[in-house]
Amino acid sequence: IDRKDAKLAMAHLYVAFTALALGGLAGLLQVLVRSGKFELPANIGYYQVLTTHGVLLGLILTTFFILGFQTAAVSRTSGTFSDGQRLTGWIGFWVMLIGTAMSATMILLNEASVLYTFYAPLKAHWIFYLGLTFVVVGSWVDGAAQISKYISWRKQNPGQPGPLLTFMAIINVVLWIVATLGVAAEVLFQLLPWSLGLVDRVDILISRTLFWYFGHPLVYFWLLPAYMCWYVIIPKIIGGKIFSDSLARMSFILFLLFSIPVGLHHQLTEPGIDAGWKFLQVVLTFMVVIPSLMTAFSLFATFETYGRSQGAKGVFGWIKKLPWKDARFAVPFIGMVAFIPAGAGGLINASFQLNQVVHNTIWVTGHFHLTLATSVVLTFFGIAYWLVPHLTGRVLTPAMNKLAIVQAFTWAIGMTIMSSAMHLAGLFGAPRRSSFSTYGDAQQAMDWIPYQIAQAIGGSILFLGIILVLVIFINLAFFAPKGEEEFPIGEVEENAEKTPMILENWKIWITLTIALILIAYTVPFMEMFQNGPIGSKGYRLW
Ligand code: HAS
Repeated sequence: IDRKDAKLAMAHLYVAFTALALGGLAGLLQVLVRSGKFELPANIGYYQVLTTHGVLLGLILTTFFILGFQTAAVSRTSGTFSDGQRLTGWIGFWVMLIGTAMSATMILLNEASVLYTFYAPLKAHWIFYLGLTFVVVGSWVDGAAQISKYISWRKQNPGQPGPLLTFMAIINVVLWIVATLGVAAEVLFQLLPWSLGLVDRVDILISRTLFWYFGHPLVYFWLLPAYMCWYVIIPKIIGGKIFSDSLARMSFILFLLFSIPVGLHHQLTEPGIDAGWKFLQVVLTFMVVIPSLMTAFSLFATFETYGRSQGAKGVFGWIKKLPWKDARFAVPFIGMVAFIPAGAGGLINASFQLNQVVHNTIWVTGHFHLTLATSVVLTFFGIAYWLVPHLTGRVLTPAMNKLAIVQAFTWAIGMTIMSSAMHLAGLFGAPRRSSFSTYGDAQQAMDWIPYQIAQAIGGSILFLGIILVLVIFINLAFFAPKGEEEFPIGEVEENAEKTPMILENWKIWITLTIALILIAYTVPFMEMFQNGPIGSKGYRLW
């Protein structure tokens, strides 16, 4: 892509990988503390470290990586940004960076140990909330640059569907904008006035509900760039074709429709919300599983079609034909495999009654270390291994390619140990978000200890994986030999059907998105306003 666009994309990646280094260190401290064998120095709090870990990895690494990758993807597939579009991107980037610095400073000063979910009743310094507002507003501006490029492409190419990768990036930006409206409302109308002392109290139920209105689509905002790689980039790397352009677009549209009206599945144990509305959102949650199943189908089809074209025989013969020694394929592939148990865990979480067993246990932490911290993050690493040299005018050398595969295996081993231990301990009732305690030497708590030690072992191996990825990143950004690394983009199978233009009819999809949100949330919010705000039914916490 154009050098100037490359610089913009790269700026995002520098921040993302710095967040990985610091957030990863905080993660190592977490698992060590929970093993019971290590204590933090007296002036550092457990929740301070946990907040650093969650905010830096869950919010900062992801948002910067995604917007940087999408900038590059839109520029690659729809053409170089105009000066105005690029300037918009830079403004968004700087606003996000200033916001990050503000929030991070408050966390380091122990003025914002409110976890990455930061809803009430935990209260932070107002600078923390203002910083987050900057991050969100900056991300809108950054996303607007991508939307503007897409609009100019469509003007120049009337009647044609936008390039697949650009279309996917724009779906993700729209999903992000609609989702962040919830958290923006929470911060502007509740958390900021409350932390500034302008109001004495805020309604916790509303705060949590607004957060989860945002918090669930947030996880699909993380997932969709990984799916962009799986649908569009992987087929090219293996030498095959995209199974179906229309199926890929449809699955992204289904994410836009169904990822937002499902936030209540994080609140299934929350008092104050009628069970009927929770049930509706559980049903909608199972709808949002469909595009992931479509993705699994499409990936298997891509791999099998390619394998057979290379003469593969038998049911699984195609597996042998895949390019296992190419890190650009092998690293995201490990992420795909992890997504099978990760997704199954999600289905368990979403099953109304089963949620009672796992909610607020460390099972949930195990779930998102498989989904986000393995499937998504390993795919992001797999992308970085060709994207960084592409952007910096260097190449991924065979030595770095090998190291990248070692890195991914280190990650997979560490995560298998850590996440399995988390899932199991969770089933035995071990709580999430709590420091080490034997709860007065209660037998149940003593039974968790071996799993906590396993978590520390897995987490330490993972930290080694972080060091390796940072070594590779620095090499690819500054030291790898100069040259040209490909930005791989797959082509669609010759016999695929033409993409119907209705898939690009934003009026229909955005209207349906809004309608589903209104159906799922209007009455629950009305009831919250009617019943509240001062605990009239006795269940409202302050
Ligand atoms: Fe989740 C909690 C339900 C997906 C992240 N989730 C969380 C939290 C996070 C998170 C961060 O219903 C904790 C929030 C907190 O701090 O409290 N989740 C789901 C469901 C899905 C799901 C139904 N989650 C994700 C993804 C995440 C993520 C993706 C991040 C990226 N989750 C929940 C629920 C909770 C929850 C409840 C609340 C729990 C509680 O009580 O607090 C689904 O989207 C999953 C669908 C996925 C599949 C898998 C498809 C498989 C594919 C791979 C194919 C592989 C191939 C290669 C082709 C159905 C696409 C294989 C080749 C071979 C040769 C084998």
